[in-house]
Amino acid sequence: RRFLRTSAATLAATSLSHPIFAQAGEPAVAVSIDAKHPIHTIPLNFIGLSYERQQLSKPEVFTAANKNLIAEFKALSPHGVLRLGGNTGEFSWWQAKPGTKPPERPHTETVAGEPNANLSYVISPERVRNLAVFLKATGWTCIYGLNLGTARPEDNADEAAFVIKTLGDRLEYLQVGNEVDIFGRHLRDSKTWGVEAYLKDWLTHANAIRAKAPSAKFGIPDVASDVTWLPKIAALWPAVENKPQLVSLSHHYYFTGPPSNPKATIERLLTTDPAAISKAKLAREAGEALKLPYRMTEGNTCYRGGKPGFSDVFAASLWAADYLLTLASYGYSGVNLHGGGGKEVADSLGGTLPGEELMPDRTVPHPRPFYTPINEEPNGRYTAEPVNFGMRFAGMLAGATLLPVKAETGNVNVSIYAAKLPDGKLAVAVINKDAKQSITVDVTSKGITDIRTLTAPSLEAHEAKLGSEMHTMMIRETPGPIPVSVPAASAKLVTFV
Ligand code: BDP
Repeated sequence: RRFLRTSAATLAATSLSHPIFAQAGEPAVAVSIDAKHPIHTIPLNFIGLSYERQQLSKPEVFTAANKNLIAEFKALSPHGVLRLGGNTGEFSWWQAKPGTKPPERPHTETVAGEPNANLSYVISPERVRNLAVFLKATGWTCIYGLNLGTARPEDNADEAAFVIKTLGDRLEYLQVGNEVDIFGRHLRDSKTWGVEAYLKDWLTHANAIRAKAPSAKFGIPDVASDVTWLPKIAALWPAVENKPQLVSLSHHYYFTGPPSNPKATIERLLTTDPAAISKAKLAREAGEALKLPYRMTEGNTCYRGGKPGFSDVFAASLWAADYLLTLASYGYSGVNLHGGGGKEVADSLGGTLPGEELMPDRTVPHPRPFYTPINEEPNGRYTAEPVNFGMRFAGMLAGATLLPVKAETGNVNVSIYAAKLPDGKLAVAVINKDAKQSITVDVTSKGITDIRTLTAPSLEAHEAKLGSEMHTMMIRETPGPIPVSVPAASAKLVTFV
């Protein structure tokens, strides 16, 4: 190969010490990229986290003083979106003034995976003020979730008005209700609950909020798993009179759960989940029908707190990179992976189901939910978990425009994405989820300007590293196939001239 290069010495050193180029005997695939038919520009605020309202109720989490958490948010994304909600949201209440008593709450049963019905989390104006300062310090915005399950419309209206005033342009929009498709399990009468009953309920709250805060914007329905609710809502929405301002659709997604589910294996996690794709198609259909963005606002590898050795290892990193870019290629406006720290979050998951006995006992102090992208250690420090590095990998394409890719990858378990970067360069992300086989991808170009790598010692490793393989510009006179080797269980983001 003949390259013109900016620095001969660096290039020689780089190509000798790193397997950038094809390795003997490795399957090679030609990647063809259709630059004429752009799919979708990934918004700059594509990357997001989802935290419980329980975390908002804690005085020490979202504050200006929590420098380590602020640093972790910024390291994950310069313009991320923090979504607040989760099942603890339905067990929280707005304390407008110190000393105000909680409103009487309708009786609910404690069911597995949901907070103990006796728990109650207090959200006060001070928490919201601190949240505003925290968001400003991170450069992030917020999707603010309110309680539909057990709150009174007038209290939501009070809280929403205060949130809108206090967060200002740091507020993306409000959500009212978390995982409303499963309200029939414990929060509503399962015999009468469904999309229409939900819409009626939601409108009561949204209209009470608008009456106090006319500028209120909303995202709905934030379903747990039944994404058919989105097209159903799209069909019902035109007939809604005097509509609240709807700015986004949303749903959740957990690859599997609970942790005892036999599907919770690394091997399964790294194969494409047909349910993720069919949900993405439904969300896109509804988004297109209503001409609204759609976002995956809460999800992760395994609900009910995640599974050790599955949710907190490098496999989850490759999963996150691939899942996020899959959703980007279906036109999603963003993805919020769920997490947060501390024993309380783990406790808020409630009782275990029969068959879950094998899982760690949640009555003993737990450092965290196992899937969290940012871990809160018992000593109060925050650290980035493997899943976080997969998010960062996908986040490198925020602002880029995805392009259709064709590649015959045979029996190698690999995902390939291509995108035009804002500076006009072409980037190709290769996520090699194969535990054993490395692969060479051939991209026709004049040269490479940058290679980022996502690696770890193994799929089971409790670590992940986002590195850089080469900084040297290599340019050839005419475009030709440039082979790039991507080892088993690793990912590369290659930028071409
Ligand atoms: C989701 C809930 C979230 C939980 C999570 C889990 O919205 O609050 O923490 O499940 O079970 O359904 O891990």
